[in-house]
Amino acid sequence: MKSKDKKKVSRQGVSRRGFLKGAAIGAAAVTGADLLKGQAEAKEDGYYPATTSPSAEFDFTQKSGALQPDAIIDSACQFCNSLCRLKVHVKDGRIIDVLGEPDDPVQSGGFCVKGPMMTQLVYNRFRLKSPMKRVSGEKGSPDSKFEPISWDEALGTIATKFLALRDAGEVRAICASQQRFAIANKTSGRMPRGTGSVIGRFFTLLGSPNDTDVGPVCNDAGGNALAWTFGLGNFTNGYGKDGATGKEDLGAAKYFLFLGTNQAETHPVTFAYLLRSRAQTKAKLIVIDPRLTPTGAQADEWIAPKPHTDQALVLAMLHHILDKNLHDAAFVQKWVLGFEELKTHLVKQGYTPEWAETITGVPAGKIRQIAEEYARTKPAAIFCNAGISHQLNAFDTYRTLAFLAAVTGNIGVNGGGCNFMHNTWPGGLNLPAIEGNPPKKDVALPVGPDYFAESILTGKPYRLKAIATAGNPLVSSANTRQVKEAYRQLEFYVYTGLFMEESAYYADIILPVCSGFEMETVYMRRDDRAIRWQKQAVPRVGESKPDWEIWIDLAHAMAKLDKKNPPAYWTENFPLEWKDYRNLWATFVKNTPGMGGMTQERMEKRAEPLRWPCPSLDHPGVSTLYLDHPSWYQVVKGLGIRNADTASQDSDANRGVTATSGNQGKRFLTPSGKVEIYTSELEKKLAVAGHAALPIFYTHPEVTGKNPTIEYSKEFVQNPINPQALTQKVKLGGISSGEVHQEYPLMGMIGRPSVVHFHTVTQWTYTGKQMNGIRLVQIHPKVAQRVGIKNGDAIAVESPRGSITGTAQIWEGIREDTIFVPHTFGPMQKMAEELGTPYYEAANTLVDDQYYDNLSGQQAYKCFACRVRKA
Ligand SMILES: Nc1nc2c(c(=O)[nH]1)N[C@H]1C(S)=C(S)[C@@H](COP(=O)(O)OP(=O)(O)OC[C@H]3O[C@@H](n4cnc5c(=O)[nH]c(N)nc54)[C@H](O)[C@@H]3O)O[C@H]1N2
Ligand SMILES: Nc1nc2c(c(=O)[nH]1)N[C@H]1C(S)=C(S)[C@@H](COP(=O)(O)OP(=O)(O)OC[C@H]3O[C@@H](n4cnc5c(=O)[nH]c(N)nc54)[C@H](O)[C@@H]3O)O[C@H]1N2
Ligand code: SF4
Ligand SMILES: [Mo]
Repeated sequence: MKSKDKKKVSRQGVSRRGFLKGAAIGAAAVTGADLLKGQAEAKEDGYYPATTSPSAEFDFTQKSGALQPDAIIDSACQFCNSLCRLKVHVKDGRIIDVLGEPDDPVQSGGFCVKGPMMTQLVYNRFRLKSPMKRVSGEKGSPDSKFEPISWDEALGTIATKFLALRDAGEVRAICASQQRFAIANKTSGRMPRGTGSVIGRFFTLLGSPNDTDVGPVCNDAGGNALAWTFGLGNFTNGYGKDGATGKEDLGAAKYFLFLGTNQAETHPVTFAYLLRSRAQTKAKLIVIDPRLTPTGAQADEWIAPKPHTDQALVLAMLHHILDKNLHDAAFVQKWVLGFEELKTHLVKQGYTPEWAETITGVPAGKIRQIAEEYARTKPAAIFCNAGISHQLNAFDTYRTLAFLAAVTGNIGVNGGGCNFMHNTWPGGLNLPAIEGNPPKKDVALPVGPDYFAESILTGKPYRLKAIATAGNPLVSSANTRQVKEAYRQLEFYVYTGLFMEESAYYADIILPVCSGFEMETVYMRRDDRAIRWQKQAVPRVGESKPDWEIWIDLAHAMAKLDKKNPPAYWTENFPLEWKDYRNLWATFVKNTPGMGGMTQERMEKRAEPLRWPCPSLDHPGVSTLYLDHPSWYQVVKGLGIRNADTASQDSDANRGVTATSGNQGKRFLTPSGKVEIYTSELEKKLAVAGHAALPIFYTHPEVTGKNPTIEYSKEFVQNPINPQALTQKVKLGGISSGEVHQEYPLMGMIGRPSVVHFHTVTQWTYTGKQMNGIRLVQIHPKVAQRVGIKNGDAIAVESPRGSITGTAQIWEGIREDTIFVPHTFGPMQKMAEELGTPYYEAANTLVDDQYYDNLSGQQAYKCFACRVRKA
């Protein structure tokens, strides 16, 4: 080991644990001063993060003839929602460097370790370069053989299969009295904006309702709760200045309450912006997470509840705030419906801080303290992400959090809000009305790709026969063993992606897509509804195509083969000029409410991204939603009323924003124009699926102890918040038996491995595998001691579903009853060969798929019963 590497290891091993001394888990006792000490040590021992050059003051690349670019092209990063602009330096048609955008005040020239990895998606010997078809081998087998085919053959094969299923009645087969639908599509967050709308249109013409986006496994629940409480399903505030008031928005927060978000590793550049602002404002940062992360390391206080119990914590905060009359009475009176009902509910259910202590393990005094601070320190901003979304009770937890902001008047103000991440925009990019008479779509399977496996294996409520995906369901969907079996049995599978990922081995047809630098498009979006235009920097690799183009070409292949419709049915609904993304974008701008100012020409010129809603070319884009300001009332006139569909975020599966004139004069875009905590209408609608307007606490049955939990009935009902889909009705409140913990005493959480990896994509980059090629499972020292595990030991993690391997990382900063398992590692990630790192089974082998949020479709990835042993 080189001496520099040694120092790096010693910093992480010693300094980190050094600053953790005295941390009382569950009681939050890590102070900022301790943490800053940890950081200072990092510099002293000579270790620098990969993105900071030790010789930054003397940048010799500037004077090198060889390194002078021919052109600098404004593209963007395709990874996280910090949405960095990347200035791609090109020489002789090849990328020689990538830098950040200094003129964007939020980005401030920054980017993270992943920015330069964009180049490694372009220059990568593992890239898929042409369409392929299966020629031999069992589905899923690593020995599967594929051979290159032309695009014409690939798309012709898909069109033939889809039409055969449709015409055999499989798309609209009659089963009992309902139409059943056998063809499905699942998109990923990893797609150019608008692809979902193009695919949605394709599925409408086909007559199948089963095109689902990544939202239900990502963060839809947050958007759903926002839509049902305030009217729009979007992150409420903005980074940087609010154009309407000229004031800082989130940068002006005086109090940050973070739950289940590790932004330092998952949104590094926007988090850095918040930290820069906080250095000025001295805002307090509270991080609620069962383990200490680099985000928690920046906090004034880190609070570690038992996983999957945040709802109890927040109910108790509300109880205390209302009990002590710390709410904003004037705001409540004017803008909130159901305040008294909420108060009565909390008291009747006994949701006191003492009660919450027994559930969460967080002392009642600590809950009171943060409740009081949050209510008194204004403006206060809540941020949440996957740590909340990936809970069984995600919708109800998010609603409870929205109530917290509502009763304290922290909604519709600069620096406040419910910043439920990944509920950004565009959520629905509209295309013009369809020409012709497509078949009626009817109701879809329960929302989310996790249900696909159930459908294939059980035929309930009906069986899928053909699926196309973007993303990697064999790694990202719950209960991998079952997903494998399902995709093995699936009749026809089309995989689209950059690499031969795990899922590709199950495919009949494989289609290669472009990476971000190879296309002119709008790709990622910042959490605060902001997007940017990106230019193509280099030619497409091989024969790869961007997704929107693939689906337009497929529609034209259908036109040639469809015996039931004239060719125009497909061709006129998919004009070829849309293959040029600039034309497709102009169509979205024309047809989508609140988007009139978001033209390509305008965005291209801006160093900063542009936020939706932005109705006209002279509009700066809305930063704070629901601001009581003439600018907001002006904007909402043209926006849709609450529409659960607008909550969809990571993709845009044909769920348009509706235009209506009904919002005139409204501040909140709910039916009443007010914040809706309780209304009899809400109560009635949610009751259909077994929920209530005023949520009760319940959690996953694999949470330790005996807790209120959930039972699913066999009865399928229309999902009230996702009306396009069916759902199982639930009964809430039965007490869990706790039996599973006799054999599996611990709880496991799954999340991002580090700042280095972005889902499974970066596992195919050299830097990704080199910096973080080992799956490090965080285990508390006491647990490790109990089972005889030392730091660096090879271990197995076992759950009732199966087991996976990893390397033990002894971590004081995690609850004693909980371990953390990083996902995104997979068994087919060939880049491991270059580095000699191991192949791993998907972490989701451990996760149950039966327990999900029947409203949002969110899967409970963040809690499973488990045990660890030395491998
Ligand atoms: N580097 C990187 N960045 C990413 C991504 C990536 O793959 N890699 N993915 C992007 C995407 S699609 C998403 S959705 C976001 C996700 O971003 P995050 O939500 O920040 O990421 P996670 O690691 O999934 O979960 C966040 C934290 O939730 C904690 N947690 C687990 N269970 C609970 C719980 O019950 N309560 C609370 N309060 N906390 C809990 C975990 O310990 C973890 O630290 O990141 C985006 N950015
Ligand atoms: N246990 C557990 N499971 C989780 C999570 C968790 O925290 N814990 N997180 C969940 C979350 S938040 C999310 S968002 C999902 C992510 O789930 P997915 O979206 O299924 O997974 P990714 O790994 O992002 O998908 C990467 C694939 O997309 C391909 N790809 C990259 N760019 C493009 C493109 O432009 N077009 C197309 N067609 N393909 C492209 C790559 O080749 C690769 O095959 O995973 C979920 N699963
Ligand atoms: S991963 Fe996120 S923070 Fe890192 S460069 Fe890309 S957009 Fe910026
Ligand atoms: Mo996600």
